[in-house]
Formats: sequence, C-alpha cells, structure tokens
Amino acid sequence: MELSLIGAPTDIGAGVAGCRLGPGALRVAGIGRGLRGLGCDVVDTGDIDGPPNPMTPPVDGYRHLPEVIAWNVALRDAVAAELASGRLPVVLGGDHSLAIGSISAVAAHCRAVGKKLLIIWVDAHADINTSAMTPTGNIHGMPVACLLGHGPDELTGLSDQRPAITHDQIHQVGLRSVDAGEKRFLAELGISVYDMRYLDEAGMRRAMRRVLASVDADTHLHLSLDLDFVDPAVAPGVGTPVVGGPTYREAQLCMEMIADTGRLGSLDLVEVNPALDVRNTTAELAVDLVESLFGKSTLLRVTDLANPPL
Ligand code: NNH
Ligand code: MN
Ligand code: MN
Ligand code: MN
Repeated sequence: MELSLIGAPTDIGAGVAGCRLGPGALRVAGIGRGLRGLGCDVVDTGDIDGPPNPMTPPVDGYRHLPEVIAWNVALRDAVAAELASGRLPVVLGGDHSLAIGSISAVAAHCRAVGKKLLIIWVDAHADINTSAMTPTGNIHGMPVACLLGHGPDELTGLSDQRPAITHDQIHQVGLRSVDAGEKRFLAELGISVYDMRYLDEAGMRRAMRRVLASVDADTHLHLSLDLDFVDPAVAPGVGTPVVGGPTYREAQLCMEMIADTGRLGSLDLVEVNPALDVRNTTAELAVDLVESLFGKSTLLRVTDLANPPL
C-alpha cells in the first residue's frame, strides 16, 4: 500500500483554536512509523499552506469563509495530486471543514477512474448545517451540506461537478449531537445515520455490516474520521467533546471492519486539538485507529468477503 501524508494545519473552520497543531501531534505520535511498521510505503508530503486564523466573528452565517475557501482549494489540489499518482491520501487535520476539499478531490477522482465512492462519516456530529441553520457559524459544522450542494458556491463547486456527492453515497456513524435544523435536513435528504442509540441497541458490528453491505471490488471507501467520534474519556483532545461516545474497542472494531473490506481509498483524520489534550493521548489514539484501519490485528486473519463471520 502506497500512502501519502498531507498535513493541513488549520483551525479556521472550528470555534475553538488548537487543531492547527494536529498534524504535528499526529507525526509525534508516530503515524508514519506505525504505518511503515505495517509494511506500507509512506511518503510525508509535509504541510499545505493557507491563511492564518483571523479569530473573527461570523459574517452572514459563516466564520472565516475566505480562509476556509483558501485552505480547501489547496487541500483539494494536494489530494488530487496524490490520487493521480496512485497513492492513498491521508489528510492530517486540521478541522473538519477540510473534508470539503478532500472529498471533492476524491469524488472527482472516482468519476475519472470509474469507481463507486462510498463515504463513511464517523463523528459525534452530523456536520450538515447551512448558514441559515447553524448555531455557531463554524464551517466545520457544514462540510456534509457543502458536499451535497448546500453552501457557498466556492465550497460546493470544488469538485468536477456540483454537488460533489449525492445523499446515498454517505453513511454517518456515532452521532450524538445534532442541531435542530440538522435533524430535519438529515430526514429530508434521507441520509443513512447510525447514531449512538442505534449503536447501543444493535452494536457497532451490526451498524458496520450495514454500512459496508454494498462494498464490492469497484468501491472506493473514503473514511472521514472526526476524533470527537470516540468518547471524550478516551479522546479528550477535541474542541467539541460530547459524552456518550464509543469506547476504545468499539472504535477499533469500526476500523477493523473497514480494513477487512480491503477497499479503503482515502482518509481524513480531523479535529485532534493538542492544546486541549492530556499529553498526546488523542493523537496516539488516532494512530492506534489508523493502524487497525490499515490491517493491524491481534491474530492472523483470513478475510473471506464472500463468507463473512456471522
Ligand atoms: N453542530 C455544531 C456546529 O455546527 C458543532 C460542530 N462541531 C464539530 N463537528 N466538531 O464535527 O457548530
Ligand atoms: Mn466533524
Ligand atoms: Mn465532531
Ligand atoms: Mn434516496
């Protein structure tokens, strides 16, 4: 597996500063070393560039819109370049607004090479606000809406077509903090959501079996992993923690089941905020999860996609 790390050190989309330090923390936690240890060929392309965080209030429902656009154009181009050279991009965020640029590039690439894109959005939040419904103006709460065509032209138009993706190309897992407008919008659009209530009742395994049911040899899986997905007792270094999240092992199972498909094609690691962390716990957790995602397992495993374990 040939991977490229792409650092995107910004928090312009978040309400709390600090996840600009995420790429460095993930590198210190050993993301490159961990992946190389699994036999991956890893190139660290360094950090992309963009404007500083002006720390100004929202204007017309968006905080820092020009800066968010600039970072996402740069990231879209960096992700597109790695995909074009046949390498799997691993975006080291940065806040979750970066998924707009990342997934816009992935969606265009999939159309160019004839692959079916499926996005797994793993998060405590739905990130489907628009400027009309956002309670904060923070654009890290809006990337799903933008990718589906609801948002400013400069963000909805970053892929080869608008919208970049359709509602049936995304599954959301782990939600437990959804704003009032978002609840209506998720229902209206018919998005597939496995919220904490579902995970409590049916378990991570059943959720992931359903998420992955349509995956076949032509599928490109994109995982957008917001570290606030994991319970804050395990992942304290995030800007918007929400109690009642998955345990360490539930999060690992989610990663392991994605790994078993062998179809992971791109990855966002976002919302790690070292300024709020306890030592480097959350970046180290992210590295553990990524190792599972790229095949680390306790025992030797034979994956038979045609006959999955019951
Ligand atoms: N829903 C809130 C908002 O739009 C919080 C979003 N925060 C996140 N999303 N970290 O993943 O501001
Ligand atoms: Mn998010
Ligand atoms: Mn979140
Ligand atoms: Mn439908």
